[in-house]
Amino acid sequence: MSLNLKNFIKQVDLRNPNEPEFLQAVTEVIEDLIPYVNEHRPDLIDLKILERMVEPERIVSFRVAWTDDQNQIQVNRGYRVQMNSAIGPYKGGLRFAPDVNLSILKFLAFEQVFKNSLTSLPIGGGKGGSDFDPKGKSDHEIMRFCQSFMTELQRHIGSETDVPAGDIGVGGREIGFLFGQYKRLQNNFSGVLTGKGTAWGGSYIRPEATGYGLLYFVQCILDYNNEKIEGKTVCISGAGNVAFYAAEKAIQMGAKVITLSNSQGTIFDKEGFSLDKLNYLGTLGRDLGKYTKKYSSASYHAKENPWQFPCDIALPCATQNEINEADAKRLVKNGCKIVAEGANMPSSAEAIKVYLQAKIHFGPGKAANAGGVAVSGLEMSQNAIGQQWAREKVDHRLKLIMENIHKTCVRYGKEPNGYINYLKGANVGGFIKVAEAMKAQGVV
Ligand code: NDP
Ligand code: 2IT
Repeated sequence: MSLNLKNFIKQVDLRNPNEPEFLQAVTEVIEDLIPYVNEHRPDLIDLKILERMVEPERIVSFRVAWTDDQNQIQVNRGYRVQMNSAIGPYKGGLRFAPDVNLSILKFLAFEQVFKNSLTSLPIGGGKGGSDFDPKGKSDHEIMRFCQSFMTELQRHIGSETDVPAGDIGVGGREIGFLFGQYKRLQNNFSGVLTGKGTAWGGSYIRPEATGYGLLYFVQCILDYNNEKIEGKTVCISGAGNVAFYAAEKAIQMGAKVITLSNSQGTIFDKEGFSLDKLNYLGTLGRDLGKYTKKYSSASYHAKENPWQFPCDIALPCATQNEINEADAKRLVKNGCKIVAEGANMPSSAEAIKVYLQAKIHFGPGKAANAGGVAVSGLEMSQNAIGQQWAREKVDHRLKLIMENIHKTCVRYGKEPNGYINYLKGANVGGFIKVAEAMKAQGVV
């Protein structure tokens, strides 16, 4: 007996109607895994390992009621998708954004399972969040929302059960409010969240980890091809946590970073950002256009994304499906040789086909942005043994983890002509450990 790709995807579609992002993420993985399982691991077919992997172990959905600064009651919806705990406690971020729904959280939780496995740390996969929009809210509103959200979530998480962290709209401030409420309700100070402040159980380098790790991964791709990063032109999208630290590391490594962006538009500096310019940009909030008043080498492009600007390396660091087929074609036509994803699933399925056909180097998010969750895993280890490691130690371990992920991608993704299909490598490399663990743990 062998698995049939079309039937499998059809079943997933039927069982999860109206969940396009989840179906997209599953398809992206299953297209590599079904041929692999049929050829190399037929033992996993009757065990229904793949059928089980696309079914979340548990989903909780809950009401989050809170009071705004005008004393009006607001109602949002909170979620936690506990996708797979075969190799460790559920682990993954919380996203607060108005478009959050189950399709998006299930896609993120599904990706997280493979990503976390690739880090080689013992962490399962999960994701959560709310359709709460943090934009324009006061600190007190954010705090009241976080407290209400955690009042329900606390029943479902724990340092050895499920350990959330940040994602879009959730950074150090929100993790602080969430942690304070968890501790108050549980009377327990433990590593139940990662991304904490370094004064209260957080790890050094966690804020930087996703962006830095992305650049360490890009460095591995370049090393593998005997190329150097110095002088390479880089386009980055986003202007949040991942984008900012990706830009910082790229500049430090000698690259020329020419764009950053947000949901309103793109800032393009033809001379490239220096660290000073980047820090200035960081003070402008969401008003990136203001930068042009200080630096005449820059132009602001309202409602446009960065992919029109010629670059050697593209680093999408904003959100899912931010590069469509036309963007991908434009990048390739303009000479882009590497696309490495800081965001989760920023490239549409059609865009990925363009990269693979053009044989450019494509580092998918589950490999290239795994540095964030990897340092979260290191934060869990530090919490468990009551230690705080030095910056240099965490940074060194992050680098080793990214190098290891690159090796795994090469091992499982190398094609006969020498081209590295990183997507296939990450899918298969992430899958094997989870599948072995599920096989060993019986039918659960
Ligand atoms: P932040 O909230 O810090 O920043 C998000 C950035 O992306 C903002 O500049 C935001 O612009 C922009 N953005 C968000 N949605 C859109 C959209 N629909 N269109 C255009 N721009 C948008 O989030 P992070 O930097 O933490 O996350 C960015 C990506 O990285 C996400 O895909 C996340 O899942 C992924 N990721 C994050 C990790 C982490 O450790 N934080 C780890 C691994 C992956 P605006 O302010 O205008 O909305
Ligand atoms: O997508 C991701 O990997 C994250 N948002 C980070 C998850 C984590 O647990 O640190």
